[in-house]
Amino acid sequence: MRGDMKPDVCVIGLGYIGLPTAAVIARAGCPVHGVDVAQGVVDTINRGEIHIEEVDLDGLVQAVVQRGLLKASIEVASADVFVIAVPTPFAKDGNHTPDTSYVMAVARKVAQVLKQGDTVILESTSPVGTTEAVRDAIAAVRPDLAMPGIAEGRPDISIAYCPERVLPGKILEELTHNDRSIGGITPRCARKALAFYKRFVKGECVTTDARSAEMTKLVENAFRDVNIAFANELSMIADRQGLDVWEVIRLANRHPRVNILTPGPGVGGHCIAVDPWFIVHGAPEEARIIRQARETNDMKMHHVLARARALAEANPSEKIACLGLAFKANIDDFRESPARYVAASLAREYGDRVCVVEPYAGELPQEFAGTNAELVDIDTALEECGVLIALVDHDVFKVIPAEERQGRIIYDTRGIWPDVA
Ligand code: SAJ
Repeated sequence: MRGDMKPDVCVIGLGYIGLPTAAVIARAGCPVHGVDVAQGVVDTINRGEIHIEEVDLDGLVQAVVQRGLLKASIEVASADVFVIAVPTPFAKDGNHTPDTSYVMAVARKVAQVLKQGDTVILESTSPVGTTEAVRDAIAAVRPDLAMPGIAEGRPDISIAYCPERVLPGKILEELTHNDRSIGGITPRCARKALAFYKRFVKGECVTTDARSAEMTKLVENAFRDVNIAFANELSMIADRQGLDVWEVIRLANRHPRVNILTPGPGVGGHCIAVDPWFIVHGAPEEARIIRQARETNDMKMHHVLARARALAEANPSEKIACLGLAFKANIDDFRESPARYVAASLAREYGDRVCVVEPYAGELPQEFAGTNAELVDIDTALEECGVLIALVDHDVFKVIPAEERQGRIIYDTRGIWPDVA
């Protein structure tokens, strides 16, 4: 393939990152073959529809599928550039060990169709050393190809690590405008990957080595986790000392070099609550603050549940409204959500005394089954419930005026109502 020609691209893993990435690459005019293990996902995309919620993604996928630029299947196909965006969950050993087996399985599949001049890019959040392991997995299947960082002279293929850093709810915008770190197994690999990203990224693309890029991604999320843990720890200290944490943070943040984040019911989602453990796993002796931050943020969830329970016990004749299930504001993603954990725990204990308000849910998730808790709208909750527990900072909750909350016992875990201490 000459440098000025649009490469054929194979994107493997069509989830929250892979599908928007595939669509954005296709929008730039590159033919994209998307791959997913789920036949239902493949069929949905080939109809021009989507299986995840993300702002403006439906229109974009429909457009690129209609133009014939994106098609999906369950098989990896020959291409010039391969983008791997499959999950890297924890292993089931209970020790937060990263499980890179999906990435390695994909590497072996890609190896079978690789040809001279191809580029393989790993985007999945991965422990340090995974890109080199991908290279080794490919080398084992294809001893005929000269591998970067091993072979003398010019290698046959390029391999790089390029993490995404997009925020759910703003994925399409951030995929295009965020800066990217591109880590090559060798500088030449980085240059090849850079040329590819330049086709659809408007942000700056900075090249480095693969291990540094892997660590950079983990560090970004660990940095945020540590900062949120600081805020959550403050909130628990404030509870013990009878202080208003929101007032303390508001005042401290007037210092020109202080910027404390917002306490909440814990940290959810599949990135910030997961990635710091990959650092801890790689350097358990050294990664002490990072480990402690994870534990503090998890502890906050149990602290919130204990306080909510105390309110329920102290007010036995009142119904309890849990406001929100999502892992953060204004999205419909309930995975790894502390709000959902707290609400479901209360539902199991207090049954039909619990009302859940979640404008982004059509029904209560599975773990509420058999609890007699009810999904209600916000007006019903305000009419029926004497205890209000704000678990998610959805805009629709923030705008509830003080008069409508008057007379209720309120636990505001997110600081959405400035008039409540
Ligand atoms: N949270 C707080 N207090 C805060 C900020 C967040 O309690 O002040 C909570 C949220 O409610 C949520 C969790 O933290 O439960 C994570 O939310 P988030 O908005 O901080 O991050 P994510 O998980 O949606 O996306 C993060 C982003 N990483 C950083 O900001 C460093 C995003 O840029 C990454 O691309 C994404 O992880 C990812 O895919 O890794």
